[in-house]
Amino acid sequence: MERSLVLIKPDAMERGLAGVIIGRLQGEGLKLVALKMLHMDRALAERHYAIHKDKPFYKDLVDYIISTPIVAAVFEGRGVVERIRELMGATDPTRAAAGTIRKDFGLDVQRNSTHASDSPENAEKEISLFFKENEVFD
Ligand code: IDP
Ligand code: MG
Repeated sequence: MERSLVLIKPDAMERGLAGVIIGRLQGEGLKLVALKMLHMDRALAERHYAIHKDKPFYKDLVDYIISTPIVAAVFEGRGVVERIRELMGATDPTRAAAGTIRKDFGLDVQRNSTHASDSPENAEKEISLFFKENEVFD
């Protein structure tokens, strides 16, 4: 079954929004199958964002994502990757559609409150960085 990794990023953690955002996804009928709070170390952040290592914003992004503990979650269901991307909205909150999580909570293009996997293949790779298989309940 298709799965997606969601991270509640430091800007949302600092404003106490983890429960609100996870609740929104659950309220859309999405099935939560894994959940934990952790403080990513630099090595994990660099692996998670390896695809962006040549981008000008990479170092700042890694520094940001390790700046506070975060919440990591896995949702499961048919089409869940695309559905969560829709619910989150565009990367830049100022460009995100009305009613999306990033529009409602994001502060700027870096501090945009959430991460969500962009394909089922990347989701599986990302999930394996954060969860052991026996920590995912489906
Ligand atoms: P996504 O999170 O919507 O998939 P990506 O392009 O994969 O967006 O970028 C990963 C993360 O890097 C974004 O969520 C955001 O936090 C940060 N980011 C992306 N583009 C920029 C930028 O132009 N400036 C600063 N940070 C950026
Ligand atoms: Mg991405």
